[in-house]
Amino acid sequence: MKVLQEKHKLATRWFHWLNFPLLLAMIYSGLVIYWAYDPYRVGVGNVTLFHFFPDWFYGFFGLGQQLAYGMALHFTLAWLFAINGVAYVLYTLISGEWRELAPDRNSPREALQVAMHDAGFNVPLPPQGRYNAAQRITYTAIVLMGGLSLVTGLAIYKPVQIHWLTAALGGYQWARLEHFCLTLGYVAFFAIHIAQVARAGWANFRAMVSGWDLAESETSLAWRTRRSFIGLGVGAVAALGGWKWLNTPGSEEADTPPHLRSVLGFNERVVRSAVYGNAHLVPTFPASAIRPLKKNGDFGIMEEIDLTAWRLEVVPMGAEDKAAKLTLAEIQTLPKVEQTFEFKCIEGWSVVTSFAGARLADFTAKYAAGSEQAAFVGMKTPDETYYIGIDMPGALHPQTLLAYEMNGQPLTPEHGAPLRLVVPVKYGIKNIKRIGRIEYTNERPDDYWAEYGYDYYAGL
Ligand SMILES: Nc1nc2c(c(=O)[nH]1)N[C@H]1C(S)=C(S)[C@@H](COP(=O)(O)O)O[C@H]1N2
Ligand SMILES: [Mo]
Repeated sequence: MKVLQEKHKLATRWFHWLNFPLLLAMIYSGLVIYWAYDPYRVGVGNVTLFHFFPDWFYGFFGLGQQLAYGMALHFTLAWLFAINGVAYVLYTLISGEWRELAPDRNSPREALQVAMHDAGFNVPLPPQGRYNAAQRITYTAIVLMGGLSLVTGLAIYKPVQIHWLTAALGGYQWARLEHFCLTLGYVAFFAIHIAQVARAGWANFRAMVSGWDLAESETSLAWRTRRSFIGLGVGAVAALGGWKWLNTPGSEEADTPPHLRSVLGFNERVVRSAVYGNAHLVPTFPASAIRPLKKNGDFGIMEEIDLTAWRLEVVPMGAEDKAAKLTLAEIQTLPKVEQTFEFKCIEGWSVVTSFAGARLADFTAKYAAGSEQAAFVGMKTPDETYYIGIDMPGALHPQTLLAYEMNGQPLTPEHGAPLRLVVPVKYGIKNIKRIGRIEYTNERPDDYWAEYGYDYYAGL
């Protein structure tokens, strides 16, 4: 006689219908980041075999480069992914369902037997509970991998504020590689898993949705099945609605959808209240670690300027009329600080470079005393085509410099001569080259890349 039996407990169904789609959404948003720019390439030394992705790829799929959107999406979904993951693990622990999911002492041997049996060898199947050893191992491995993805992701997202974590993972570049390899692992798992589900057939799929299998009476199973599928459908519609809501466009075309933008703002508040401190220093490197820094971005520096005629306009807080015009020599009277650190561009590359100049904190104390009270510093190129805004804590960070030297040489025009900002607690976008004007203000200054949807804060 057939008996209606519970095939999958709640934890397993949760695993499939919530963790799994969220993981896919994370991979998708990661991919949106990856189809950003040139730096993602496969090559040996300086020889590039191909880029992620080649130009024809964008043309073929009609895709624009969507780095800003991809990042906003990734750092929004990461909350859902993390909260859901923690809830899932807590649930399996408290409900005791982990006992059926976690591998035990015999699992490795049993998994091998299952694999050999499936491959057609004449090996008897080991006795099994609800889940066989291979399932136990993969389910647990995926959960551990999810945790590792969060950890490596955080280490990449905030390598300065959580520098000990980044260091523990082997540094910024290693953390990036680890994060990427985990993703490859999911993709492989996903491919195998889908194939297995397809092979196992309808009854198995039905059990994965409803949790029940083998009917004593077909009607009771049919009822459970209908109810579960309706639940799944409602969930899918809700998820789709949530997705649409998150992506509601704003009025400005180039901007990131406002709801994603607010999450970036929320993330900034979390970081600034929970971990930000000007005592957190960016790791520094010996001179031997320096690698060539290529020129990246030339907005506001395309025209040649007469360096002898150049002056830095300084507007202290609330003193529009008291703007001073400084020569480079005057800035160079401030103590000179040199530091070698890993310069990080938001596109994903980083280079160890050395810069020397005056601390912006020292500069502010001398040439704009009192302006430390302002909320922001805004800077512009002389022609005002590139401009940035940074929060005061970032500006007063002891490693934030007005730099006039790079790698022991006077700054070259392409790297921002005569004076550029070096702010290691921010992505490269904030490190404005060829500063023409500095203004201390309580109103958030305009920011070139924020207008193209990038995170205004851009803190590391
Ligand atoms: N004036 C100006 N400053 C700028 C940019 C720019 O286009 N114009 N690009 C920014 C970006 S995105 C980066 S990564 C760094 C690159 O600095 P580099 O060109 O010295 O490597 O400069 C930043 N400062
Ligand atoms: Mo950049």
